Amino acid sequence: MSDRLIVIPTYNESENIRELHAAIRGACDFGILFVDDSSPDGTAGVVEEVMSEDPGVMLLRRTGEKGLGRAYEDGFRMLLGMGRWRRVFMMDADLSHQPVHLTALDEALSEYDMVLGSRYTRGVSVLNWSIMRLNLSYSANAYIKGVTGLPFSDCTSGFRGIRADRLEGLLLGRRYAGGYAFLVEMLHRAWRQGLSIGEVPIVFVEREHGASKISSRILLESFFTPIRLRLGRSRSAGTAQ
Ligand SMILES: Nc1nc2c(ncn2[C@@H]2O[C@H](COP(=O)(O)OP(=O)(O)OP(=O)(O)O)[C@@H](O)[C@H]2O)c(=O)[nH]1
Ligand SMILES: [Mg+2]
Repeated sequence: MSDRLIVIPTYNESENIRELHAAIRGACDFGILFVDDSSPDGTAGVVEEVMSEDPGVMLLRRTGEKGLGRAYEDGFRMLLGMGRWRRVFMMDADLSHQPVHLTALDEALSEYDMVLGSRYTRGVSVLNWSIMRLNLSYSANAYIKGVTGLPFSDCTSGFRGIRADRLEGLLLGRRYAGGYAFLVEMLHRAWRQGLSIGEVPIVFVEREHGASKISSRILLESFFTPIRLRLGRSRSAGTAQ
C-alpha cells in the first residue's frame, strides 16, 4: 500500500469528483483524502460512492467554520494522527491541477522537503484563463514576493507536495489564515523554518465545471497576509478570524 496521500479540499465540487478520481487513478495509487465543508451540492455523497469502489479514498466531513485553510489544517491533523503517510500532496478538486504531474512532484520530494507545482517557472503555463485572471494571479505573486521576500515564482500555487515529518513542525503553535492566504502563510513558515523548497513546472487548466470560491473577503485576507507575515506577526491559537 502506498505511503503517499493526496489531500483535496472540496466545496461544491460534486461534478468534478468522479473525473478527478479517475484521473488520479490513471496516474498513481496514492491514498486520497477529501476534506469537505458540508457542501450543499452533495459533494460528500459522491465521494462516498467513490469510496465504496475504492478503499484508497477517505472523507473528512467538516462542519462549522468553513475555509480552505481550515480544511487543510484539519486534514493534516487527521493524516498525521494516522501515522502511516510519509509524503503528502495538496491539490484542488476542479481538475486545474492535473494528476499527471503528481509523479514529478513525488520525484522532486526525494530531493526537497517541499515542492511547489509552479505555473510560472517556464514563462506562463496556464490554459483557458482570461487576461484579467492571469493578471490577478501574476500580480498577486509579484506583490507577495515583494512584501515577504519569498524567492519562489508561484507562491500561491495550491498544488504541492511535502514530507509528512516536515508537516508536523509547520502545524505547531499558531493558527493559519482561514482562506486561500493559508497557502502563502504555509509556504512562508516552511521557508522561515529553513525547509528545502523546490519548484516543478506544471500546466494549470481553468476549471470546466463548478464555480470558483474566491470572494472579496478572501481577496482582502490575501492582501493583508503578506504584510502581516512581513511584520512577523501571526495570529495566536484560538484567535477569531
Ligand atoms: N473544504 C473546503 N474547500 C474549499 C473551500 N473553498 C474552496 N475550496 C476548494 O479549494 C479548491 C480551490 O478552490 P477554487 O474555487 O477552485 O479556487 P481557485 O482554484 O483558486 O480559483 P479558480 O481558478 O477560480 O477556480 C477547490 O477544490 C475548492 O472546492 C472551503 O471553504 N472549504
Ligand atoms: Mg480552481
